[in-house]
Formats: sequence, C-alpha cells, structure tokens
Amino acid sequence: GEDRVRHAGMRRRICAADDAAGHIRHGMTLATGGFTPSGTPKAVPRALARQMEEARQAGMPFTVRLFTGASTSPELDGGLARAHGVSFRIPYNGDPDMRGRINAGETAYVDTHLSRLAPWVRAGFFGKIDVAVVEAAAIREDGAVVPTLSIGNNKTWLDMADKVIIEVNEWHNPAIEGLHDIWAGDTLPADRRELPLRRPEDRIGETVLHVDPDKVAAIVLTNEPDLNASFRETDGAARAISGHLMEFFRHEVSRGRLPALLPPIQSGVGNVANAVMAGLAEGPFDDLVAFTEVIQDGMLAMLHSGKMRAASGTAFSVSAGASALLNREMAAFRKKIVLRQQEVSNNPEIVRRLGCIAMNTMIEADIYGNVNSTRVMGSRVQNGIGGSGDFARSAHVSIFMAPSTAKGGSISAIVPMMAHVDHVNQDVQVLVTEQGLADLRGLSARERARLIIDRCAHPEYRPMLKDYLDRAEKGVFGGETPHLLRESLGWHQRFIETGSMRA
Ligand code: 0RQ
Repeated sequence: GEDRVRHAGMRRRICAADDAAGHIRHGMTLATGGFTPSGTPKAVPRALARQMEEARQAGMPFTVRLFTGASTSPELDGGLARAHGVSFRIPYNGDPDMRGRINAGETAYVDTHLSRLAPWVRAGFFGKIDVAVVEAAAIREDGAVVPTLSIGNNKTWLDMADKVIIEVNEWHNPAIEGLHDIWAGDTLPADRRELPLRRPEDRIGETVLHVDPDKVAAIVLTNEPDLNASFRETDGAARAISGHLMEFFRHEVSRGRLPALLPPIQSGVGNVANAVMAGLAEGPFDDLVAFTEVIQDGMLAMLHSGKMRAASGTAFSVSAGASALLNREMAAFRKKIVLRQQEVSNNPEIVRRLGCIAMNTMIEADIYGNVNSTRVMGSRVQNGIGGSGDFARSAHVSIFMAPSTAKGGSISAIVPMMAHVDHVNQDVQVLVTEQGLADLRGLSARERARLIIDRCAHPEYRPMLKDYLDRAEKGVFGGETPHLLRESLGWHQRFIETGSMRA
C-alpha cells in the first residue's frame, strides 16, 4: 500500500477512511471522481455515509452538495442517498435510491451536458468546491497523481477544491500509468484555443494529474475492484435493433454516403448498446475506431480481438470479468485506449471534426422525431441527459434507439407528442426500434411522421398513431407539424390513470 504513495509529504497524510471523511462537514460542496462505478472512490464515501447516518440518528443535519463525473456507485450515490445526505446533485445520476430522493423533491437535481460541467465550475457558476475525493493508482515521487479507470472531472476537482482526499487503490496494475491523456488547455473562453485532436487515438496532454500537495488533507489506502456493472442477457429486441443498424451501415457504405472505414463511433451504455457492439464485432467493418464517453464490454472485446483499432473515452463501464481482463492486460490495452477528462472525451468541437456516428438509447420519441432520453411520463427523471447531447447535436449521423414498447407493452416508445424533450428532431437523423429503422434525413415533418409510424412503432400502437396523424392533418390548425393539442399528451395521461397507453 504505502509504496504506492511515493511523494514524501503526501505519505505523511495517510490515514483511516473515517478520519479522511471527517474533513467533510454539513453544508459543504463535495466533488468526487467516478464515472459509472469506474474510478469511484470507495472507502471515504462508505465512511461518510456512516457519519451522515450517525448524525441523523443524533438529530444533527448532515447534507452535502454532490458534484461528480456522471453516475457513480451504489455506495457513493446510493449510500449518501440512503443516509438522506445529499441536498443538491449534479450532473447525472443512475442510482435508484438517489433517483428516489430526487423525484421526491428532497435532493435538488441539475441534469446537464457532461462536457459542460467542468468549464462552468471553473467559471464559478456553481460556487466553490470545498472537498474533492478522487481515486488514484499511485502518487509519484513528484506528487503527480496516476488516475484509475475514469477521469471524469477529476482535473477540475483537483484544481478547484480547497481540500483534496485521495484514495490510492493498490488493486490496479501499475501498467495503468500511460493510459490517460490529460489536456492542460482547459481555459476560460477568452483564452481558449482549438483542441489539437484529429484522431481518437491522438495524445495531446500529460499522462498524470497534478495537485498542490499542500491541499492534500488525507490519503486513504484501498485495495478493491470497482463495483462493476452486470449486463443483462441481450434480448431479442436489442438484437433486432442491432441488425437494423448493421444493415443501415452496409447500405450507407454501398451508396458511398459513409466510408468503408466507418467514422469514429460513439455508443451509449446498456443492453441495446451492448447488442450493437456485438453486431459490429460480427459485421463486415474492420479497423473500427471509437470516440465515445464510456468503453464497455463489447468495445473492449473488439479492441482485444483487433476488430477495433483504437478507442477514446473518459471511463470504462465493464463487468467484473472484463475488468479483470483489462487489469491483467493493461500494458497491451494502454496502446489502444486513451482516457481523457470528460470535457475532451465529449467535446462537441471534436465530435463535429471527426464526424462521429452517435448511437444513444432513448426513453421515447414522438412521431416527428423529437427524443426524450430522461423523463418517464414527462415528470419522473430516470437518469439524465448524460453525454447524449454532447454527441447527438454535433455528430455526422445521430441515431437514437429503443425497444418500441416498455413495461410489457403497456407503453409505446413512439408517441404523438413527448411530455419532455432532450433532443430536438434537428439532432435526430435515424430512429431504430426492433420493428425497423427510420432514416429521417431530408424529410419534412409529415413525411417523418409517416415513416416513424410505419417503421418504428409497435404494430399494436400503429393504427392509433396513424389515426392521430390523419385527424391532425385534417384539423383546422393542421399546419406543417400537425398536432391535436387536447390529445397529444393524452397517451401519457392515460398511462398514469389506467396503467396503459392502450386506448
Ligand atoms: O425501467 O428499470 O424500472 O425496468 O427505463 O430502460 O430498457 O433498461 O434501457 O438501461 O438502456 O436505459 C434512455 C434511460 C435507457 C438510458 C435510458 C424504463 C424501462 C426501465 C431503463 P426499469 P432499459 P437502458 C451517452 C449515453 C440518457 C443518457 C445517455 C439513459 C428503464 O439510455 O439514461 O444517452 N440515456 N447516455 O422500463 C417508461 C418509456 C420507457 C421507460 C424505458 N418509454 N416509458 N419507462 N423505460 N423506456 C453517455 C454514455 O455513454 C453513458
């Protein structure tokens, strides 16, 4: 353990997790590492949750404002939420307990584009950061910090926090040093230069993070893997979505609209995204590259087999098995993978320059091709927009996908009008469900509606959608994007009242 902390001054800060957590007090702003469970600090959040719970039992208030990279772990988001310890949360959450607190109105939630948080914090939009807690694989003699399996916003947290706590996790293969690329040019707009990144594998910065040793209040030694995600078995709908997408790519290449060496791909996480990676692994395209946010099992397998040449991201989201493989073969993976801070991994300037193909999962789309990624029935937040907006708007081709129904068929993922919008139709070129694929490029609103209903809607809901569109087109206010405003949100209301969108 201690040999991983090679800076003499910082070595003197080694202490127990409970003592480290003692630096965090009621009302403070806490900024942590973690982007998915990868790189999420472990011992200090556990200790903090205990201390919050004890305070609560004693009738003392103990809440923090929590800033992270994105989602974290059941111990950090979950543990603090269960202790009623979070008054404010930004920028993304995937934990069910935290989601419960947010939806109950107990935790104020700001759901924002992941590439924007660090620059906005540096600009002072959200006040000061009191304490940062990040994970490292080692601290070098020169005090430089070797990150673990995510970068997220850690550079900005180390730069901006008054006090820093570092968990040094011995579990990681020392060969991890060199995996990361930390760009130093994270300036405010007036001094900002172009990001000199032309290929996903380009390295434009340093392999380590820096921190003022005087700010380091505590170092905690750990030795444990991340609480890895477990993927569900790929189901039929996900496989069908992947099949439609592969056919679309082959067709686009044969028409000369996409190069045979596909542009860098971005892929969201989850069951459907994993099926798409499996489709690509078996498909005809070689030398794939990814410019994405999260590198998950499917991508790692392609990097391992050579099907994918290189990948850029800000974090891994891998199963326990893939995480063990990654750790074991880190020296080889390090040559093909670059982890960056999230304002670079998700940077719209680079996404536009590279011409990425963005593939994200949605909750629902409306017949005109607007997409809701975040709010169930318009009001209950699921996770957050995450990086989908960073990529979707700037991508060469932006694709959204989902099964055509949810909750056993009682919900149609294609609705007349959405109760919440994350991605406007201008940022949605292709929609895919297990039913089929709708290529919306160059289509008017009325044309998009016909195509989405025919290709993407579930057969059970298709007649209802056609009926809505027919009547809307004939309506007195028909217009270019025909709607019947009294009915347009009626499907959601019906679900709330009856438990089903079926008429
Ligand atoms: O509910 O958990 O109660 O079963 O939403 O849906 O089908 O498990 O799919 O895990 O891929 O999540 C859009 C939420 C999809 C995710 C979303 C219910 C469904 C289930 C989860 P249960 P699934 P996924 C770039 C990518 C935004 C961020 C982003 C997401 C639960 O992909 O958060 O794009 N995206 N990041 O039953 C009611 C509907 C529903 C619905 C699904 N129409 N109505 N409930 N659900 N559709 C950044 C990264 O790479 C991270």
